[in-house]
Amino acid sequence: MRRGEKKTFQSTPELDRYHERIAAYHLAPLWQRLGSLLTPEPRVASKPQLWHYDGLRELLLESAGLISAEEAERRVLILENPGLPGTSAITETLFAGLQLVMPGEIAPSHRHSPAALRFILEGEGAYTAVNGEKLPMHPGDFIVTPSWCWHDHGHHGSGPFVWLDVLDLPQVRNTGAIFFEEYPDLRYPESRPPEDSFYRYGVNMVPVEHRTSGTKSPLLSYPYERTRKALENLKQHSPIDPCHGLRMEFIDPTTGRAAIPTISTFIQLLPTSFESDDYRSTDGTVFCVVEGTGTIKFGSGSNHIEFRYAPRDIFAVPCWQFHRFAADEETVLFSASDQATQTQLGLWREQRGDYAAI
Ligand code: 1HN
Repeated sequence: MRRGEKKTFQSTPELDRYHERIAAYHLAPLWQRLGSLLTPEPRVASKPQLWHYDGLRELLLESAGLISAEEAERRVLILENPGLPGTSAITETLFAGLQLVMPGEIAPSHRHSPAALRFILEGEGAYTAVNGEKLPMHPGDFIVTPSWCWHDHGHHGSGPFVWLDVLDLPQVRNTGAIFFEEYPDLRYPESRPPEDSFYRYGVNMVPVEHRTSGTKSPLLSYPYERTRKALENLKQHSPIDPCHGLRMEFIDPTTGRAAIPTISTFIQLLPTSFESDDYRSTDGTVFCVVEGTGTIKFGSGSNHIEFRYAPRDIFAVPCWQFHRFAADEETVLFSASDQATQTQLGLWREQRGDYAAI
């Protein structure tokens, strides 16, 4: 047998008996397992999937008549990848869900070791408070809740308020290091002025006494108003990347690293009529459409799947899955992935090119 050929073992009664005997000692033969442990390229269980906001919204609003935010702790519909049933995961490493808060409701204060982000989809008048700092929420805003920070949510406005939650929960769960604690009161005391973190860390300065923790971004909110202007400026002056259009990453301004140590977050603009080149990377990604309509296509030939997208739709792009965009209208996409983790571990890879040619 030559190197590189698939190894197959001639089962013999002796070998079968040996396998049975060692199983009693909690031992297993690597020679039977190696082929599925080490594949030439990534093989993941998660599948490409898109959730249309319209249908989702209706189902989410229905839950408000059945359970309160306080009773539920968090009134969230989990976006569970069809390839990962029962895992509460949208990709191998990320949790995603849609959260609803109704006027007057409070989602009680708690903290947990998984880090979270909010990407706001709909409504006016709600806030989230992180370690006693009240952060107003508006559609398109991206807000960070670092690991082990107290957080509660409230809503003083009218009408439903909805956002996308993304957590590194499956990643943290794999390590075992899950911790969760409820605050004794509904709300954690308001102990800082609103937008305190923005004025301390978001204006290209830091207080002189600041010492970076390296793992918790002190900047908590990235309002869409500024994000959108940044994209608009790029549009005037930057070349369009053939795979990403115009794409920027949200960072912790005190370190230059990802806004959440385990989750990379991005905003990107695809110009009207833009058709991207095929692209794949090893990070599993959750996309949320902010503006525009178009198509996301996965694979080719008999494995080809495509979804039409519209504002507030959410879709999952699995690890190492070729995909490309066709934007009918100018499109803005928010995305979150485990690229930050993979890059820190020296694992992250990407491939650009024509799927058909590979
Ligand atoms: C959580 O604490 C929130 O704080 C949202 O809003 C979603 C999903 C799983 C576990 C905890 C929140 C969550 C969550």
